[in-house]
Amino acid sequence: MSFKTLLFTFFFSSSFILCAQTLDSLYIKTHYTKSEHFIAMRDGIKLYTLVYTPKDTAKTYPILLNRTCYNASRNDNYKFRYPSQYLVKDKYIFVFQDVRGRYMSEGVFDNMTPNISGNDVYNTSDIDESSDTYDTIDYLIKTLNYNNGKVGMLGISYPGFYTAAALPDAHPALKASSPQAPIADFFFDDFHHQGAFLQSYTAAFAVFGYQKDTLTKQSWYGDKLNRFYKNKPKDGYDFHLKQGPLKNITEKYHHDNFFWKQIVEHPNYDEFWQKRNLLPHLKNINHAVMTVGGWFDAEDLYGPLNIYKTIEKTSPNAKNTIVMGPWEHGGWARERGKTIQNHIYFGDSISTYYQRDVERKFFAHYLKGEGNTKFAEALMFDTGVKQWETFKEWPPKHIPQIKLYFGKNGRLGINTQLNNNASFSYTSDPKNPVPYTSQTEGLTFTPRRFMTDDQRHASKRPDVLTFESDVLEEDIILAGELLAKLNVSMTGTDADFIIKLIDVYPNNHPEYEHNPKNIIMGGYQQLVRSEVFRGRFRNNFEHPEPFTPNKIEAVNIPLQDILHTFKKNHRIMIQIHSTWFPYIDRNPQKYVDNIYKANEEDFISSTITVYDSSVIEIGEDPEKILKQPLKD
Ligand code: PG9
Repeated sequence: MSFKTLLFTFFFSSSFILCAQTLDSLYIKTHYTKSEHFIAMRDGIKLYTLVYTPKDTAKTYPILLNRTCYNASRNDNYKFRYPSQYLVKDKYIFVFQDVRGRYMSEGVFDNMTPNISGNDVYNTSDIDESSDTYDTIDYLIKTLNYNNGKVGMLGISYPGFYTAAALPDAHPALKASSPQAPIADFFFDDFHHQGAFLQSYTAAFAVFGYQKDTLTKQSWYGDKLNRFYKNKPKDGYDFHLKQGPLKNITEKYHHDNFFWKQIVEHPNYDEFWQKRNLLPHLKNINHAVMTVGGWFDAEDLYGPLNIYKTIEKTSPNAKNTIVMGPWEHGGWARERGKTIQNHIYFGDSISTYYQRDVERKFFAHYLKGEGNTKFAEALMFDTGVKQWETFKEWPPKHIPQIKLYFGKNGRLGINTQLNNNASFSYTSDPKNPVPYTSQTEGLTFTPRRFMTDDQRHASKRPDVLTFESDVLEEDIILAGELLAKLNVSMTGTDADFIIKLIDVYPNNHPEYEHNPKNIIMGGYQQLVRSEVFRGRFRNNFEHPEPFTPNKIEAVNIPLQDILHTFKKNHRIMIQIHSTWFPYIDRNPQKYVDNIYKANEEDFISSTITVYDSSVIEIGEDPEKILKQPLKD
């Protein structure tokens, strides 16, 4: 893939979401007037802000604000990358702003600017995304003609973070916020999952790790991004394995990248990461918040689920709702007709339904007073029966918890322990890691296409524990949070644990027309949910601890929520292993203080044992089960 193609692919497929029905510039030029502003923040730094105002001046309009680190000027020339055509046709004042230190805005960029509680407009030193948004909104409602004094915000991915980061101490004119695939905490979203590093993100650091030295509408980091792609590697697994330890990547690719250096110098959840965690600041929110995410979002799944749950706990006055659909990262802003993830078809025009009947009505109601739409507390897509469900709470308390137990001969017990004192061992070799995809793929900018992938390549491996239930005699709904409570021992002194929940198709399942011929659906092992946990953090993310060889210890692994009906004649499968490459960096399995500085000789094979006292719990604790379902 050429560098230019790659860059286009990244921007097309990630936060620069191109709506398939992006309105042509003629429509926007005919109906909107463009203006550019440099808005002074309370510390004097000016942020570049691009504004499109409807030409029909017979009425006033709400403002829809999108703050981005990905170049507001991409919305120049009367072409909107986002929001949807439905909002553009409904007429809003659209505002796109470069955040501090990016592209045409002054100042210094910081990743996930730490929030500073409180909002003293005369304090010119305590600056964060909340204060920058407050100052921006104040300017907009006082300056823009034809605004109705109400402001909405929306954004996907990093712009989703900026939307959520505006919630603490929000400006009173902010009435409707939709953080979409928002980052909540870079130690659990994007770059790390529960302490493990996403090596497949390695190239992405080029976008976030260099300061620009002039105001510009062009990328200033393209040559650094190209360090990875100039030889057009066709096999990302092979490329990354050949890099050896992460320290080689520092020396070869990222020696001059300030964000990579921060990642390397802060391998544990220390104050550097803790102060960038947005969740503790999400409280006393009093307006409408609709958080949106994709069940198959490999980048930001932790964010939307935890932002919704945090607001639910801390802000009783917020009109707080969540939408989770069968989408990859940002997929709801793209309509490709058929929604297909990997090899699985989920339905037609699902993104159009969301844009036209959910997002459009949310902003029209709260910013224009239109419609009396009673929004579902939780609009969630069941990825097993492939239909939308509404809930009055999430996670749902009325769906019975399921407990899964490991048994001999690869058996999986459903709410039934199969034997006692059994144990299951595998030898994990970081020099021969388990691939995270069933197919060979080239270098990725970030991981995207594996969240419903076939797992048969893994279940054949001796370093993967695979447990499978009997054929289901009826549908079983698994809904809510997952927790893997493992009891383990090892011959090494550190290990990662990857847990996968898999839907196994019946052997007589027909092929899908939309799939290539080599994709056999009979016996397909569809990934439903997966997660990694770096074992050294089992007791504390800030203070990691080595394992004592051959000592049994508990490792509790949360996996992100699901809503999936396992249909009759299918089977439930669990896989457990300790490498997952190159999605996740390799754990040396010999404890070293900082894996980013480990040497080749630190990487050792280790025999890992899982005991049948382990259990995987899915859904709410029975004590919390309500008598009556709360579904709408
Ligand atoms: N998930 C997006 C991203 C962040 C950092 C690196 C690469 C991608 C985003 O939040 O924009």
